[in-house]
Amino acid sequence: MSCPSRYLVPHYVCPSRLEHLGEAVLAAVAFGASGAVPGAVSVSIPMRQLGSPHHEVWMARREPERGAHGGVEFAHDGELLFGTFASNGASDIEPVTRDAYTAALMAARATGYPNLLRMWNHVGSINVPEEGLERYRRFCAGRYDAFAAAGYELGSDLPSASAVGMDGRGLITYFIAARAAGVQVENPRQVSAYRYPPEYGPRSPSFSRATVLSEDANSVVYVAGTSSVVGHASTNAGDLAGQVEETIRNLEIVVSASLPGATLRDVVAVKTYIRHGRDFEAVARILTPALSPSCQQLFLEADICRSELLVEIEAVACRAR
Ligand code: 3EB
Repeated sequence: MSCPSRYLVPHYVCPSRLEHLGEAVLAAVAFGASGAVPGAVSVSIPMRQLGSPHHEVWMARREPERGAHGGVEFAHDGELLFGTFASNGASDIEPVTRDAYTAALMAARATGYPNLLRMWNHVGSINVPEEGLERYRRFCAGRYDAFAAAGYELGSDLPSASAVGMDGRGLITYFIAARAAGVQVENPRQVSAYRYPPEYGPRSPSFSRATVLSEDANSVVYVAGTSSVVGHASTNAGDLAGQVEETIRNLEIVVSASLPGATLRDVVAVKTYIRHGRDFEAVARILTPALSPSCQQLFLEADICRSELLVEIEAVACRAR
């Protein structure tokens, strides 16, 4: 299934094609490599890619305008804003996250793209404790406080997100925001993350399961990082195939709840985070046949925010309205 809008979806581009895109680029994300595109915002994340290497590229509908605001670097094209911030990990993850999110929310409002759609979070050493609490949980606390201070209800007004590990102790976040408001969607077989009970940390994770953006003729859904979670509990502990299958069920339910009539065949881009690189082939063998042959895929080795989770999968799907 091809997507009617080239500008609202990520393009997973092989390194040799990066210099020959032939049109304006909003931003390029490189994983474990450098991948700067002249004129575009560039993000480089220290992590290992599995399978054939790709950069994540966001196209611009015209020559983008660029700027910076409180440590957030951004580019926008009249409809979409791409922003990013990075910390090298010199101080605590909680205040670093709070300050970075505050700057991101302010930058999005100040530039006229107040509707955050989707955030990608890479937290260095995500499962390691710091000051008596796992760094992921401290990241959640900082994120929660920033959304609260910015006046969010911390419910169905939150963007969808992914949160995984990377090398080192820094934080790299990138996000997209729009002039138009998105519509948040939850997964009926999962407790909303923003209502997770305190056993997963003092502050619930501030994200929605999906955000839908509609244009004139079509809709795009940004599905959050999705795992083998039912209710609020992890399932299939120690069972890789079981976790992949449960995750695919969750993705399918969120896609069809987001876009009427949509199925996994309408998914145009899938990014899979795998805790142990050795599991790459086993995961791909189950996942790839569930997707359309034209679906773009990118695989990364990354720690997932709950230590029993072996895989987290995110998706973008499109559908004519
Ligand atoms: C889960 O369902 C798995 O904290 O931003 C997935 C996507 C997960 C995003 C986040 C966490 C986040 O709870 C973990």
